[in-house]
Amino acid sequence: MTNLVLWRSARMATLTDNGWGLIDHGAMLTRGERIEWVGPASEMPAELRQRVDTEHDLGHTLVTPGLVDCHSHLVYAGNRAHEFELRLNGLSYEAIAQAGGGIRSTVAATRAATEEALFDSAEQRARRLMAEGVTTLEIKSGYGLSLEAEARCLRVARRLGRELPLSVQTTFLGAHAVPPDFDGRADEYIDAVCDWLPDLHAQGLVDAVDAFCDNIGFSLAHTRRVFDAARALGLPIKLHAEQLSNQHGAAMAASLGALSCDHLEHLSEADIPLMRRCGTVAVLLPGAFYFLRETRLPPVAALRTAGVPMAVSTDHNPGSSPSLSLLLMASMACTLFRLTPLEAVQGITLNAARALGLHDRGKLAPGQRADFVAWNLDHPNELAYWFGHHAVARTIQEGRERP
Ligand code: DI6
Ligand code: FE
Repeated sequence: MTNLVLWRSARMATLTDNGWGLIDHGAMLTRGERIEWVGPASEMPAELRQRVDTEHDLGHTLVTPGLVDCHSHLVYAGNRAHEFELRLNGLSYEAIAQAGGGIRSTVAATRAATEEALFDSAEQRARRLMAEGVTTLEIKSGYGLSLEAEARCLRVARRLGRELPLSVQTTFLGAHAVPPDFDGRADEYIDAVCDWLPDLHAQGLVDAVDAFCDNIGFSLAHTRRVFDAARALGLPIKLHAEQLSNQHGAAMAASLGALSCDHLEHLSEADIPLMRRCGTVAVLLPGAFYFLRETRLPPVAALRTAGVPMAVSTDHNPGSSPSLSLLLMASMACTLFRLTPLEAVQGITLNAARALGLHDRGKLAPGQRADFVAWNLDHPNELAYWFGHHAVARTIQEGRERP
């Protein structure tokens, strides 16, 4: 039988009770990659205590679930610092995109890069996220925009999950932008995206399907076709919805059972009850809001009142959110979007896992994956309080301490 491992001397924030779920003088037992027991050390069942094979002293740290970054575009080549300069000289993000820059400039760089180079740069970025306690990471394609280049990017994401102590979920975002080779033929491009999907899925490269539904992205009708293709294969869907304009993409995605709708600055309150009924998670991305200097806030108070679960993510990408700090996003979710620290922390753990359709992580409870972080902090509200630095002491991934 697999070894029983004891992790003792920590304050636990289990996030199991709709609150922090704090346990002072807590202890946890793990067996293999799962949590077997968690609670106050004084209440550990004697028969389990006797069977412990290995013990780790957590040194009075604070333990939380491993962090989950549920929305990233990690695999790409080059950067867009030049466009940042153009924006500061007066051009808008939309104008740059319409002039062939924006996503298309990253597509050109990504198509020209080798798989090895894409892996190397994505690995460095993944390690930055991991250093802050991220144990699960979603990675989208969307900078290849041809069957071959999308497959290459998704293979890179899969390889990151195999070679790093990190759980990776892949998302096919072929409907991110119309590539230059389909200029003015968005409809035909969507046909192509729908054709590629079964092939990519057969290669085991796709865990979910996403689209960018917006005035500079794809229409509601285009998005619907992509979703129908995904659903025909039994793949979960999610959507970049209502980021720069209101297309009512969130309502359409929710009605089809989407896992999440992401961005949502222009979400209309009338569409919120449907998200709640369909169990769709609202993924808030304060990095893109900040970096694009948006002024319209997502309807956080209405989402909260309706009981829509809210997640928070980096949206790491070279155009609108070149950040590699999920904790900074938690801080910004509080300062910019007015989430409470508890909501922000639930947003990078529990609700982020839910946004990925994963119910085996995001909280500390028996049967959950043994993914957790020990922090040099006293209280979990500090995760959203400090910004620009972090206090990770140790990260345990599937029961094993990361080197
Ligand atoms: N919304 C975003 O913020 C990113 N993609 C999307 O659909 C931006 C992607 C980029 O500018 O490269
Ligand atoms: Fe995004």
